[in-house]
Amino acid sequence: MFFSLALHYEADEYQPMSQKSDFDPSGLLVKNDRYFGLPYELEESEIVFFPVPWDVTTSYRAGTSHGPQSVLEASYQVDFFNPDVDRMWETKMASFPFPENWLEKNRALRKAARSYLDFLEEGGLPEEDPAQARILKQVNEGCVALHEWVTGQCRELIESGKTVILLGGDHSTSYGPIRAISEKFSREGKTFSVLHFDAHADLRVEYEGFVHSHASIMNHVKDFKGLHSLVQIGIRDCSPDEVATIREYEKKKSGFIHTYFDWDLKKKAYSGESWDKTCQEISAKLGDHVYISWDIDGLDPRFCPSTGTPVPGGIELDQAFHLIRTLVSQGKRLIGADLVEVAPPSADFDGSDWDSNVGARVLFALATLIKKTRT
Ligand SMILES: [Mn+2]
Repeated sequence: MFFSLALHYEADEYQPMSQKSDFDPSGLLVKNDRYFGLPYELEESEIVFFPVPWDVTTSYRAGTSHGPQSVLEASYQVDFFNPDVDRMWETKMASFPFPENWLEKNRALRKAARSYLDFLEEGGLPEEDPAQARILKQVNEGCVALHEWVTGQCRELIESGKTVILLGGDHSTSYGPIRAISEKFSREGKTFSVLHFDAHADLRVEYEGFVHSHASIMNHVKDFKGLHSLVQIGIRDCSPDEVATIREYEKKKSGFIHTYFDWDLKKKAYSGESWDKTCQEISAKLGDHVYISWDIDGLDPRFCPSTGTPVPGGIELDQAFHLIRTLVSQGKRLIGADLVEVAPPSADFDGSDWDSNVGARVLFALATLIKKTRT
């Protein structure tokens, strides 16, 4: 059973949190394996943090499969006061159980994918080597299985009225939540937009033979049913083919792509346009229902030095927050989000770090702004 917050507040006998549990929003947080040390159960929650430790196809640097765990560690340090939502800690935000089995599958498949990539880099052709072709098939099937599982879980969570914030993992992990939303919205005859922060356009048809590469997530999304628009922010490292796709989709009436390349945003800023004005323009490209897909590398890399494919340039964290606040103030509804490609500095991660500290704050801000549009 799922109780709305409206009901919660209407009750005269309002129960302060301290009477419900030992949770103290101003005190030291207990490391309880839940994001931000919050006390809420999945069943009662309205917002769900969904960790997906998956980075099978990342090409440059591994580690984003440790993102969910490292952000969890960092999340215990985040303080709860938030200017956007009063008493945000009372919002029932729960953590989906950590999928240990998928982390194990990730480890095995990543090893296979790595050996296949080494083969490619040495000039090998999979069509001439059945063993390598088998490895590629196995990796692709493993990725499909992961995405089917995530989609199914998201479908159930969304159907029960919860808003999902997925925590990757590489960018391919955004597939499940966006597909589940696409299914729901197209079934109801409604449309949604995707606001996409990234240094990369992620519009490759496939990458290195991987059908579900982190570099092709938006190629899948652009064809999802019910998509009103895909609006990309901060893109600054993309292939000529990807730009050709953008140009082709720019003029469509629905399911269109609008890309704010980093150089265009910088040009506006350097010629004196306020970020607020730019945000109004971006907002106009989005429909009433907005999903946020946030690759941490869309930000200036000083916020994410350990991410898999850092690129100089990018936007400030506060610019991203201001943009989302602009959408919210214009009455757009945030229907879900993901934060991907957060990685600790080493693959042997065993503690918190700067990237994850930033990630935890992004996660809390996303939850807060989502909450603001739920009530
Ligand atoms: Mn990226």
